[in-house]
Amino acid sequence: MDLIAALESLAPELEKGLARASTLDALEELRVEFLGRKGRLARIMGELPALAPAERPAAGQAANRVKTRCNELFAVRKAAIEAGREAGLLSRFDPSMPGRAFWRGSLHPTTLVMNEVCGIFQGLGFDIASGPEVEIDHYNFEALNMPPEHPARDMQDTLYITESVLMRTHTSPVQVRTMLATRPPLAVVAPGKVYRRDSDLTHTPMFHQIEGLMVDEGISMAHLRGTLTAFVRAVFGADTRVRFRPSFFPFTEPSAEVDISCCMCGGKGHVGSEPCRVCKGTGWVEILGCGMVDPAVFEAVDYPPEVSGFAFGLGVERIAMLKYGIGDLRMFFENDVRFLAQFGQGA
Ligand code: 2U9
Repeated sequence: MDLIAALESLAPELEKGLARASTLDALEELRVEFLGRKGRLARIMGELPALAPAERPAAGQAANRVKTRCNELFAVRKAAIEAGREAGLLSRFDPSMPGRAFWRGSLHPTTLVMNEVCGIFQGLGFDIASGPEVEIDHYNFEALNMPPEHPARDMQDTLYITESVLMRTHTSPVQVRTMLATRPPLAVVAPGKVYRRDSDLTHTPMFHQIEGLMVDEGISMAHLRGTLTAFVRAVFGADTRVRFRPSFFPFTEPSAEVDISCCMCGGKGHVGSEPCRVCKGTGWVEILGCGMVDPAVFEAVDYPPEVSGFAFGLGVERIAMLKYGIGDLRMFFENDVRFLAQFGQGA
């Protein structure tokens, strides 16, 4: 076929191809086929040297015309495909649809209980105190009437970093530091993480405690009893009954454990005909330990013998389990959002 006729046939053939091309990818394939370096136009032009010199200018002009025409055809088709895409998108856009809701986070039950308990004690006049989680033996044990060889210092129970540096096993060293920094009277609560070498169904190596301390001249068991009864009723309801059972702690004397009437069965010991699973049928559940600060502790921080004080300590996860009816301690540490979302507004 004559070279000019071959050139002139390119644009109509491209037009047919473009009519079938409905995507930008298909368009690019056609561009390579017709105008690419090894495409149809390039192949025809490869024949140019075979023409008589006199025929070459006309063939060159024809090639330029065809190339310009093909580029126009591509541009028109491309614009049409892009416009179609937009129209498609617009036809799927429904402005009356509700927006996508944001997932609203919720506070962890441990945080909720920490905030609630601290808020109650702040309302009773206590300040919030904090201190390091990595402690020295002296503040964690020695100053709290637990001298060397005391069984609570056992490697079995405590996470030691060096011989005299350890992960605090309770928040009590915070109160020791507070007493060393301030003179009486004082009333503080110390919330925070504590660490023990313990891990089973009902114990985790880290858990949260809140401890409280009130020191002044004339502080007695009556202040302890009144404060803790007010606290318990604020958390579990005004009808909650409270009892103090004698106990022992190295840092308090006398010491007691506080039980409340079971918040699951209302103190009856059974739910319907079944024994209550929370209080094991007793009607009472233990919620905290407390006592009058042992004089040996005041001596360790150089407080005068005229002062007296009460102290208490509670496990935050334990209070949260009782308050929210959570049966498994592991829930607090797995961070499953289906569990966590129940303690806030959620999505
Ligand atoms: C100072 C003096 C005394 C803090 C106290 C308890 C009793 C107690 C436990 C409850 C459950 C710890 O989380 S738990 O395992 N705590 O029973 N804690 S009296 O007494 C102190 C603290 C600091 C200076």
